[in-house]
Amino acid sequence: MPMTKDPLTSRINTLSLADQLTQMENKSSAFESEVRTLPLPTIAAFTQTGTLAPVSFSPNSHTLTPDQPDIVTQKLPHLFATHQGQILKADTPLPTLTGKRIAVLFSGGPAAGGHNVIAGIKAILGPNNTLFGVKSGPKGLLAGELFEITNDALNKVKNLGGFDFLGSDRTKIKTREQYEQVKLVVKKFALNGLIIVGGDDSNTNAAFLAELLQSEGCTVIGVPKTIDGDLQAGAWLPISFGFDTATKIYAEMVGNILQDTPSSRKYWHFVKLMGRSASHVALEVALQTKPSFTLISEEVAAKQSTLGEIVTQLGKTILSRAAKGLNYGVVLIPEGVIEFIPELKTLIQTLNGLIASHETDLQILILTEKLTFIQSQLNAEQKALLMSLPEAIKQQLLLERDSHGNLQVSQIPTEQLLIEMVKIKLKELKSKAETWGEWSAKELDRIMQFKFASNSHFFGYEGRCGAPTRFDAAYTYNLGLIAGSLTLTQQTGYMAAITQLDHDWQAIALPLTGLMGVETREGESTLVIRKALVDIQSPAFSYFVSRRSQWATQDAFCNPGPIQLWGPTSESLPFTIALNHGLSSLKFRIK
Ligand code: FBP
Repeated sequence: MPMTKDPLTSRINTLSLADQLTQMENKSSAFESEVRTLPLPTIAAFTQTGTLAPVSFSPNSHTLTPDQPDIVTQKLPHLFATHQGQILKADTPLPTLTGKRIAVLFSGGPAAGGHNVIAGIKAILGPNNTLFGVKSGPKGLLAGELFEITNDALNKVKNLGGFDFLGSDRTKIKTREQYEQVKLVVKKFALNGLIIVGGDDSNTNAAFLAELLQSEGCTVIGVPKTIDGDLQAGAWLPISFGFDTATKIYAEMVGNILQDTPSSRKYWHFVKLMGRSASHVALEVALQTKPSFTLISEEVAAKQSTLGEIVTQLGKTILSRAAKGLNYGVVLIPEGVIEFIPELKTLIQTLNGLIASHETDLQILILTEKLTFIQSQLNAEQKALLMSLPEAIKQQLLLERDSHGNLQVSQIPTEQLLIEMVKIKLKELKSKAETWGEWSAKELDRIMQFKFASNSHFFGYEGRCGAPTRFDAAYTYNLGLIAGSLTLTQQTGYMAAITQLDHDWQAIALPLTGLMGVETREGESTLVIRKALVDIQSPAFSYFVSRRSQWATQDAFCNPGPIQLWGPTSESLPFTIALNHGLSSLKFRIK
């Protein structure tokens, strides 16, 4: 066999090309192999001794207060009394600790960087403590599916996307039997600590488990994960991990579509973007790409815009562009918008209550029977609204909620609903164009000639498991170091967090009780970790408002391109975070 040069690495290679390709199987593409070698910088607190070492945590003189302290006192008495809302900061290095048995699980939707959280925990626990992985999230915890994590296995997934090392699920641990089951598993594996990597609902689980497991001598720590970006607490928790990677992936895809529109000059693309409730993802992608039209659910709710009003506004934007000869454009739609449109929100809340209270009766019915039954329970107005919706939407609204009582908005084709409604609205707006705009004869002619051609997209799953950006890779590794340190020092009911993202990252711990509020779930008031929605007074939203009419009327779009992992542009924060925290640049700096 002749010696050849590997085309990608310039290394001398004696393998045939076919063998080189076979070698790439099982997470060993040229990219995956290279990305594993990227360094993981650490927060200064963890290297005070010159080598990596866990640290103690002490109060930092700031507190977090829940929305309704009386309910938190009632539901989480021990935790609330112990925390007193106190935020903790990283302090001095710890002496060597041995023999601790810690487990980690992923919960909810995947987000880039999860594997680095585990790498951080494993690194800080060192060789004298044991780290267990829980397979398949909370469901696996209940089933006692734990295995010991080795450095070799972990090295294989370092800096790679996905949650596949453990798997995940959305089970809410809430019944007495489930709690007893968790206690049994904790006893069986003699666990001293449990780390839950999850979003708002999963961290709610973490708070309740922390309360429960205090008596078992097992601590529980949460790690803030969700691409939705709705797990935030001001400067203390600027963002959850996974948001940066997901939005950069979507921004690349939207940027490419935007580039296509003035090239082919005939399509309107309606792009739904993930984000179950909040519109952080849509806002971030809009700021990165500058499309013609972006819906922000929180603005829809604040203005109480009806579906009809939204469709009219969209229709006018489309025809105003057509008047200028721009027969194309891109519309961004946040996945959760359907729950923010007033009339649909009320309908969905009624449906949630009905579905929860008639769960067993509904289980045995087929869809058409379900629909008849549900209709019979609605008032005339809500019945008419439900019946006016396209079949696909109607069916999805009646589907089972997830185990936290959430409507599965990712399954609802809102982008198609809007396309269908806009198609009809355009006819009406064309027929009375002179009543809603001032047009020259040429512009009017263009409006009349305009033919609406659309494409729909849903970008969600494409962005959740990509390889983490440099930000998410470093952020998650350090969150792992913090979570591991907290469990080693027997802290419980805290969320690992990092503040000062633009300079000199600081490791802190937030009391989960201080992050809680009350929401209606399955028709009942429920104590949960608060969701941070887009603040329509925020600098990021205000900036968007100041630019959007330009983006609507001109081709002002830009294409951010693929995620950069090497070079000067690889160290950038999300635009929304930089704007909202008053930073002077997009660059993050760890130390
Ligand atoms: P988490 O809040 O659990 O991180 O999930 C976020 C998310 O990606 C949402 O954006 C989306 O609505 C949902 O997961 C879809 O979940 P599923 O994987 O169950 O389809």
